[in-house]
Amino acid sequence: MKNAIENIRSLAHKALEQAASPKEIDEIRIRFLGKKGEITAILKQMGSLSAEERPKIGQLANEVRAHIEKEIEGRIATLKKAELDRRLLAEKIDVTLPGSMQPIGHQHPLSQVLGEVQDIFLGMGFSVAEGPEVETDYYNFEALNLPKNHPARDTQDTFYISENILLRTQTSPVQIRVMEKQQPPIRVIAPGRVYRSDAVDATHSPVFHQIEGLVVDKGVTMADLKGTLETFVKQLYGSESVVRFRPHHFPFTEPSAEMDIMCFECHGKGCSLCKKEGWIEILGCGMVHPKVLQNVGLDPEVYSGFAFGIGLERIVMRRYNIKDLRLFYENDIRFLEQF
Ligand code: 2NL
Repeated sequence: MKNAIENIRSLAHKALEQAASPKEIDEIRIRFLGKKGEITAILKQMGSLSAEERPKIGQLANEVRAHIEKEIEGRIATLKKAELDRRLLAEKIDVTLPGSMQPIGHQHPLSQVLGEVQDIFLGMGFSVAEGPEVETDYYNFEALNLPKNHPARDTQDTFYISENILLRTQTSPVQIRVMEKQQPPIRVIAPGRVYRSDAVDATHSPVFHQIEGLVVDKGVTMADLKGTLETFVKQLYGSESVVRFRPHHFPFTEPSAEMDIMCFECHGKGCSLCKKEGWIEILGCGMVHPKVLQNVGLDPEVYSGFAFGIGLERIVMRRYNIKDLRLFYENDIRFLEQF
């Protein structure tokens, strides 16, 4: 019987050595120590032993039981540790690895340059005015000295919504509204979307952006216009910029002019950038027509003013040498991410 007990000890030891999971260990516990297990079976046979042998065998059986229990505990601890080590290895993270950058958006090139233009005029004491994109014939044309049947109306390819309602073709109506509400001195710029019924190509779009400006006060002259616009160009394009004013005609200004900047590629000699002109047109401008002042209730004998209009797309195209205006509206990320 003693041999049988020792045999159980060594069988249990071997079995535990090979056990690879808590489930297998539990099966071993049941097999050796359970109610129907091998130790219990031995103890049940104790009755056949002599009174002398019984305590010795009983003691040995208890000892082996305790030994197996201890070995089971040890084996469980070993398995737990191995599992923990495996997990720590598998779940290891290298906190020194560089993170993956999340792409962040930025302002559209039109908005960036508009921001620069606004900052320049804010710095000269202008404020920014906004107004409706759906306008009346009066604010878009009539008030600006473009009565019905005026030939210049045709050149504007207007989108009409009804006989008297239209999409504004310029942001001038914003300034008419400012002059109606506010007494001089007035210094505003009016940036915004404008609409013309043009076919789309590399230089035309039915929707584009204009920045108009208006100054009205007593004693405003053409010299103020030239100084203000030259200061603007030198801040936008650099202090070496050279400008010139050419006579022009707009119905809402008198006299009217267009301002050119000397080509920064060829310095006036003529090259492909300026189409052999030596000069690049930047904006249209002029002294506010007396009739426009009258239309908003200002006496042209007391007040005078100047106004100008800049095409935003054109100056952004020039700045970045963009050849096709459609790129601004297609929102192709490969184009936009370059700015
Ligand atoms: C251009 C240049 C211009 C104006 C816009 C204006 C506004 C008022 C009164 C007088 Cl309220 N003028 N705006 C003046 C000159 C030029 O735009 O190329 N336009 C098509």
